[in-house]
Amino acid sequence: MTSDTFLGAVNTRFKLDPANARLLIVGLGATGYSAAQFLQQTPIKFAVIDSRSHPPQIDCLREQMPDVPVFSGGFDQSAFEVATHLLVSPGVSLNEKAILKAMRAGVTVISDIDLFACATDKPIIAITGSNGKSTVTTMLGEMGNAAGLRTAIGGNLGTPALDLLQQDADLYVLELSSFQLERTSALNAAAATVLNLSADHLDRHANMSGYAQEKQRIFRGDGAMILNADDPMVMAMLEADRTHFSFSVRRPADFYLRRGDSDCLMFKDEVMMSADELNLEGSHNIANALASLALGHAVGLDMNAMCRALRKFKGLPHRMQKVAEIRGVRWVNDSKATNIGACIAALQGYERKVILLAGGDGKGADMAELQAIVREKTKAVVLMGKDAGLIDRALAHCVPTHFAANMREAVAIAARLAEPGDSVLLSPACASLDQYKSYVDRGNQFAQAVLELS
Ligand code: UMA
Ligand code: ADP
Repeated sequence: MTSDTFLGAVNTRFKLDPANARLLIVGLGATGYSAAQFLQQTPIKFAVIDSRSHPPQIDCLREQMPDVPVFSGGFDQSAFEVATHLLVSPGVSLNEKAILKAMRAGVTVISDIDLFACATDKPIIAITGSNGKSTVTTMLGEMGNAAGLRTAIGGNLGTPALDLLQQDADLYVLELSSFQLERTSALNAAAATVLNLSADHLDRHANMSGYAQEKQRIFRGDGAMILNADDPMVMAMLEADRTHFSFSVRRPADFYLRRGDSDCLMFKDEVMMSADELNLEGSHNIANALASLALGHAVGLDMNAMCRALRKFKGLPHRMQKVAEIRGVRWVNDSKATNIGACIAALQGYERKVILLAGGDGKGADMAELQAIVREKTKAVVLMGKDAGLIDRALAHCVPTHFAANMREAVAIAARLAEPGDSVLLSPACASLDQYKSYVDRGNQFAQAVLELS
């Protein structure tokens, strides 16, 4: 796409005309820096602001773009007053005083995803949901490549969307968080999905319906809608006059799991592949495979190529990853389960009794939602982190609970409780940042402590 086409698109969609626009990038993390690098190649004038005194990318920005004004250590109102447009990073709440004031004064808020959508005419597949986004995004990347398209994947997954443009791909697959979506209006994806909805990030969204509304923004435009027939809140988003495909692991749908002697992934009446051919744990991963097939089909990917990619897909680390089998006990790392929905999905997959390791920052979710599944599937719960007490109050009358100060202690307690035939599952239902650098750090510490047992 030419620079003129891009400038025409941002002018039409956001009245962003380089002759008089002043754009302020709010946040200088991965998103803010990618936006600065992209805008540097256009005639649009911009500055950058970050509330942190030394934001992550400030040194790179100063070195590579010495002329770009940078404000750090707070949201100085005067920087907002000269702006006509704000590009707000996902980690910054739109309820920040300076942002609210600017919005009231008529300043337009956009996202890096908006700029990305204006900068490419290639198809975009967009994926959101409370759980499974990274898995489905990665599956689709492999499916696209297997079908012979140069396919670039990113967004919330890690690589900021604007950085993907350097790959000059034929197909872009974006994982999008509710924070990215709430400030995006120009996406118009060729195919989009909300995989599922369960409580998450209620510390930043007013309530569940506010969270669902942000997710629904992924369908803005006229592309194909891919909907989870097993999730009523998602099905309620259906716009019947649009191209749409449903997927289900419970009932016949456009893409569904047919149960029988051998379970099969179906597209209408046609068998796509046997469920046994997937190298993944849990029925939630079958749902992810069906959603991926539906999304790929909606943009015209070849079914055989997609099934080939699925057969090879081994899953992502820290999601239902087997760490070891020691003296008959199976140890599984699901550290990426940072909300209740993921923890419930993990436990649902078990036939045998589980010792669950949970806790961390519950982000305002109601831990009582875990009661039924914990009663059914676990024999004990080992709790740690900021909200351990809160979870204990929700679960203590269902199952014996234990407290651990750190991961090593949690693993030691679980090892004492576990008998041959049991599983020990780290699926915390909480974010990790109160005790660990990230969910990766938490999962690695778990694996390390488990391996030390043997
Ligand atoms: N921050 C400030 N002041 C600022 C700007 C940011 O304190 O002025 C803080 C934020 O509160 C946050 C951190 O800095 O704690 C990072 O914020 P950011 O907006 O600069 O984040 P980026 O580095 O741009 O990374 C973002 C996504 N991060 C968030 O949404 C918090 C990354 O998703 C994403 O990979 C990246 O853009 C590229 O698209 C990460 C994430 O944790 C993986 N996402 C959340 C999740 O998956 O649950 C939503
Ligand atoms: P996200 O990017 O949405 O966080 P991931 O693919 O990284 O999703 O998986 C996050 C957690 O959710 C993991 O614990 C994983 O086992 C679980 N999970 C994956 N897919 C689903 C699904 N479809 N439904 C519920 N939980 C899921």
